Amino acid sequence: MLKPRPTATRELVNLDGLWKFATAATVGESPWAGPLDTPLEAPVPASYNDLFTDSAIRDHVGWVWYQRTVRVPRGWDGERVVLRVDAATHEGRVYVDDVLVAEHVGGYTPFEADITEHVGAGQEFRLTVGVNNELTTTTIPPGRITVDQTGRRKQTYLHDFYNYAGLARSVWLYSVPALHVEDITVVTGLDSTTGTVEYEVETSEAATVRVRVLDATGAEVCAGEGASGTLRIENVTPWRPGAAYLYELVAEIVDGDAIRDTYALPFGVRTVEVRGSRFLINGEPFYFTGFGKHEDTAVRGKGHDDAYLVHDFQLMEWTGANSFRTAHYPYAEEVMDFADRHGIVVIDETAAVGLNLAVEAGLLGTPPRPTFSPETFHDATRDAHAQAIRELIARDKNHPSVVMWCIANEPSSNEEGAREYFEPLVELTRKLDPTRPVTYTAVMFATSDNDRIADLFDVICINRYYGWYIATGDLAAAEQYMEGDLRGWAEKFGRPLLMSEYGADTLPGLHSVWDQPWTEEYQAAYLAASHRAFDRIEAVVGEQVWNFADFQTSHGIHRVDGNRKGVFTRDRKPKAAAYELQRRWRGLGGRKPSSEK
Ligand code: GCB
Repeated sequence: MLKPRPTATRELVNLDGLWKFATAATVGESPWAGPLDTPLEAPVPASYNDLFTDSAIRDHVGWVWYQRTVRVPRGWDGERVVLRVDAATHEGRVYVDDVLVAEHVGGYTPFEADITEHVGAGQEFRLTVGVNNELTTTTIPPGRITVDQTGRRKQTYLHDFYNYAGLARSVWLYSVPALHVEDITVVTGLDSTTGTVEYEVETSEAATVRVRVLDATGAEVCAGEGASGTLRIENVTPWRPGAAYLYELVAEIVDGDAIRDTYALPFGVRTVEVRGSRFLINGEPFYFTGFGKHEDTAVRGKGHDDAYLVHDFQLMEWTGANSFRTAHYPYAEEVMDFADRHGIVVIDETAAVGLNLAVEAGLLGTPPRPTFSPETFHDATRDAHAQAIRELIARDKNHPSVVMWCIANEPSSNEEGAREYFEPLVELTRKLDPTRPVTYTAVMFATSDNDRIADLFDVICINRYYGWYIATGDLAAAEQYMEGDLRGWAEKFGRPLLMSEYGADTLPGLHSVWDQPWTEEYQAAYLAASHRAFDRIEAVVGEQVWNFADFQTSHGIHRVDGNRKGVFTRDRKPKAAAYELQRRWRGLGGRKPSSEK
């Protein structure tokens, strides 16, 4: 799925700004059928939850409505007019005046509607977008809705971040010619100093296609004819972690001398491969340093913000991070583009977080229910999960920064039914993209002995909290447990292990000379102990600390104003651990640290 970009044949109008806003509780049955009767306005992009002082809005379960008027540029006569919503969390419905033009389920991937038949160039229309935040056993991520004694509907969920909702990313109107480029797929290879570019251009109907590759200065380096083929770039500059280089593939539909449509896709030439227990980028072993992140800031919730984007990348670079995981959902496309341009490596994750009823039972002290069963997560859950994988890959397949797909976070991979659930999903992922390794993250309860799915994957990502949830305050024991645990996986599976989560909640300003959980010194010492264990295991190919910054979670006695495992505070101030990471990571250049024993 192509990101809308302005070209010689396409125009793009951004619809961000203040929209009218109301929850379903305060408006009539068909709020799209006329002007939305509300005193409230909400910014797009932003989650709506933290904007208003009224807790009924923050805790609302169900539909909310956004509305604005839009004028179609008068020069768009004869063009197709497309409306694109970058994300409606978790379900969206789009109305142009009285007409429903699009419906979409899945809160972190874009959807579009061709609205040409409903609008006219130069004319104004009423655009209403409904957004539903409900999570059920057939949504990704899953959740449950209950009704309490007072008759109020309540949303519960199995993931450790706040269920922010709304239009957290941009909304666009764009024009394309009737005959246009629908999609492009680029797969690159490296053959000594030559780059190979396999491309495939999909068009709206049969057409003559021409492609050109431009380097970063705009000079043409190779060209081809036809909707698919392989191009060669001599003396190629590869895309490298920390040294990004982007080319542009310009795809044109030609008709005699006329160019009917043109689209320019940025791409990088790089390879990714798992060999034995190594992870190779461009044929060289790569060691991941970085974080599991979240899209989370005060007031905006999950609203995309370019200032935080730039600042977060600055802070990652400052600590020596070369990578991050899009925990626990696909991030805004602006983030992926930025990672491409700045050479940061990304593990790209679906929103399949919380497929694990053992964790819930552990937290609530209730008897465990089976995770995979007709009453809990089943075929319909997996269908939604498959769709989430399809949409992630369709959106992100051309990003050089994306080196691996992570199809689930901490599923109950040690339970009966896990293999039957995951095998077809791994197969689907490989079919959609045979070029990138596939992974999942293994929860604490899944050990190298009882995990039922690890062998299906190329890389095993491991989430562990020794020294926090287990061996709390005892870092000597934590280090030993960590080492033993990792050794078990390394010996049994012989493939790369990536530490995708390890971390300790920390209150900035709390200090101690002893190993005292919650202090800044403890977080730093916890990381150092974990690192000593990683360095003793050859198969560990990287470490991503949980989390980059403190973030908001649902209410609960396990969290104090959210999850405080950030190496930075929610407003991005460094805790002492940031300096510990800097000391270790800076200057590594993607190589495994030598053992500190
Ligand atoms: C995990 C989850 C993550 C949580 C984290 C924690 O294992 O993957 O979403 O936030 O632990 O801090 O407990």
